[in-house]
Parts: sequence; C-alpha cells; structure tokens
Amino acid sequence: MSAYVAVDLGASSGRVIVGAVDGNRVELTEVHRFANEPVELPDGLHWDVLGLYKEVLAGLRAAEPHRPRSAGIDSWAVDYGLLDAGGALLGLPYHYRDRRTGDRVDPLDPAEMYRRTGLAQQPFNTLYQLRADDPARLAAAGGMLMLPDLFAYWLTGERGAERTNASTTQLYNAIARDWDDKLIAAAGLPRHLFARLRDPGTVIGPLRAATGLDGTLVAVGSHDTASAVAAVPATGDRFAYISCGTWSLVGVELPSPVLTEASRAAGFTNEAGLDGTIRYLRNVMGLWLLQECQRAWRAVGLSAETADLVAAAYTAPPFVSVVNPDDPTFLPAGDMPARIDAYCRRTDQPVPASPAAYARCVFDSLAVAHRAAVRGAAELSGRDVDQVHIVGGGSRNDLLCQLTADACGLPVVAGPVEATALGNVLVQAGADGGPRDLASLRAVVRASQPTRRFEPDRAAAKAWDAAAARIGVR
Ligand code: LFR
Repeated sequence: MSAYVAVDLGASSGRVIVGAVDGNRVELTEVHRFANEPVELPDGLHWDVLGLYKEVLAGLRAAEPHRPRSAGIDSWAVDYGLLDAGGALLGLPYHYRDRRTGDRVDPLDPAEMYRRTGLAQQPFNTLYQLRADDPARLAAAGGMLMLPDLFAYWLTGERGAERTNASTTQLYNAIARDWDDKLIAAAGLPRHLFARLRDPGTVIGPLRAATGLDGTLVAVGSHDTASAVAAVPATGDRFAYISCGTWSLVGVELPSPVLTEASRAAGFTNEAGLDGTIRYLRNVMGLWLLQECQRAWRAVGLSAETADLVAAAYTAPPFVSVVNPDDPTFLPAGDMPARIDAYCRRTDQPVPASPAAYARCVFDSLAVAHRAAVRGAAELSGRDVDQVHIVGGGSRNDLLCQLTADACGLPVVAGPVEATALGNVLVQAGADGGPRDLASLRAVVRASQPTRRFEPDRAAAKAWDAAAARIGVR
C-alpha cells in the first residue's frame, strides 16, 4: 500500500486528501478542508494566496502520519501570479471573476487565434487577464506562474508550467503543444514570462527545508478539470463527461483538437488532458448559479442547505422558468436571485417565488445546457456518445443527474464525487511505478469507487425539446 497526497484547491474551498493505493484499488481520506474566500480590494477581486498557501502547508502536515510518497497540487485554471526577477510575488493574483477583463481585446484575428490555441475565447482567459494587467508590473516581471505552479514554486523553489493548466491560458498552441510564440508576441507579452512546460507525472522536487516538511512534489494534471476527467470511470470512448461543481465542464475526450469555425462559434474549447488527450468541452456556468443564490439567502438569514434545496426542488413544478446559464450576466459574483429575476422578466417568464422554485429553475436550466453541450460536443467532433458520466460535487445531486439523463435522452452514471482528488492521486501513483495510461487509471477508479446509474425518461423528450427552444439551444 502506498499513500499520496492530493491538494485540490477549488474556487470556494480547498481540500487535502490522502489516497491509499493498493494494487487495483484506491481509498481516499480527507485530512484537511478549508474555505477559500476571495478578497475585494480597491483594485479588484483577488485570491488570498498566502492564506491558501498556509492551508496547503497545514494540510501537508496533517497528511504526514500517512507517510505519503509524494504530493500533488491542482486548482481551477487561468489565474496566475507574476514574479519579479528575484522570484518575489508582484502584486496579489486576481480572481478570474474580477470584472476588469470585460471588454477583451484580441491581439490576432479571433478565427486565427482559435486555429492556433483551440481555446474558447472567454473573457477570463489568462491572455485577456495579462493584457488587462498593469503595464509597469508586466515590464518588471521576470516570470508568470499559474496558481498551482506558484504554490509548487513556494513549496520546492522549482519553477515550471504544468501542461494541462498552461493549455487554458489561450497562449498555448494546441497543435505544436507548446507556448505560442507568435501569439505571445502579438499580445505584446515578453516571452521570458513563460516557464518551461512540464508534463503531469514528472517529479518537481523535494519540499524546501523551510516548509518544515519532508516530501516530494509531483506535477499532476494541475488543472482540476484535467484531473477530474482522468478519473471518469468510463470504458471505451463513447462517453461524454460532466465535471459538475461551480462550473459544469461538459464534453468528450479526443486524440486531437477540433479547430473549426463551427466549433469556435459554439463556444467549445480544446484543453490538454492526461496521456496527450484533448478535453473537448464547453464551460457551462454550473452550480455557481445556485451557490450565489445560497450566498444571497444566507446573507439575509435564510437557511439554504443544498440537500434541503434539492429535496424541495423535486416537488417544485418543472419548466416554470428556464434561463440560459451561459448568459454573461451570471458570470460575476453578486445578487444572483435578482439577476435570475431580471432574466425571467426580460423573457416573459414567471419570477421564481421561493428558494425551491429558484433551485428548480437552476436545475432545469442546467440540464438543458448539459444536453446542448453533450450534443454539440458529439456533433462537432464526430464522436458517438451513448452514456454521460457526471463526476464532482454535482454527482451527489440526484435531481440534477436525473434531469440531465432525461434532457440528454441518455443514461447518466454519477460519481465519483472526488474525481479530481482521485485523478491527482493516481497520476502520482503512476509516476511512482504504477500504471500511467488513462485506461488503467480508470480501471482503478471503477474497481474502487461506487457509481449510480440514472435511466432517461424518454416520455419526457418533447418537454425537453420545448425547454431547449425557450433558451435558443438544441
Ligand atoms: C473548474 C475550472 C474550469 C475553468 C474554471 C476557471 O474548477 O478549472 O475548468 O474553466 O474553473 O478557471
């Protein structure tokens, strides 16, 4: 039996989880959990990176009794820290939901940028964030590190750019599988900012003595979604996945990117996966819609437990109001119930009258968006899909799983909840002499993690067609 530590930083909380790998089985034990609370300063919304770093250290310490062979870090994508020539952090990293990148400016023709990077042109991509960054700070910068790479640097003193996360910057060339020098130059960014790429499964180095910890850090799929997709318990390739949490990342796994105009127009992205695969997916706004409602309700003293809301939403009437989760008004933090109300008024639909009605509206709407993204991914890539896997926190939500099965007209397999930590741990086990290929990794997940299956109610197909038509998707 060998133990590995997964540090998994999410947009609202972080977890440190020990994975015990024994032959074909893996068992997880959570040793530390903490809140991740962004901070609003006069210049914008930031991550509390030092607070997070301290929690990472506390988590690694809590994992020590398990005698781990290594640790790995993953987090959300696109955000970064700038370092000066000596390696000191230049300013606090911004949160990708900060509003400063609202009117992004493209350095090259958007169609050409898509042919080069394959990235959906989202306002929060690293490219647009860097272009909105303070020119004086950029000029002073000796390097740029994505957040998991920044924590890795603080822990080990070693700098590098882990590939799956680098691929989310929109400065990485999907064909050459390297930083895109032409795009970096066109964006007016100094080439020396971009560190040497490293692949998941490479040893980064020992922890610095100053951390007070013993151990080795290994690069994993440091983009959380890459780790989650690696742990989808699928066999074969005829599956779609939904990594369902704050975001729903909905797509298929491909050997090579889809760089067509149709794909760009439909908002699909090509991100690097494990084993040289492409995660061809669409960002659907996800449970963020409900999480921000919950935050607003709690602020006025209402109880807003997710399990209660899901239970109440079961009995709330379906399809009363359907919103397009991808409407840009829903992206920033703020009063979500008010934004849902405004959307409903604008589209002549009833405004939800209770938390249960909002929850039902969010789940119906997400199921419609899941269906549109599953269909889009299959059609644009030519991949046949006969099953949908939901992993991550949202896989606990039975109602959302059932609605997604009904909307898609496909069986849904739900679980594991901690797919990201599993992917993180299993890549480390692979680097330590275990199986490295995705198929073997997924076999370990299947052998040790329970899943639940939701069959589609095919009689509901017409109602879902109508709901999709209401928000202009298929
Ligand atoms: C999910 C995720 C998505 C990415 C978004 C922003 O946690 O990593 O894949 O698009 O966060 O970074």
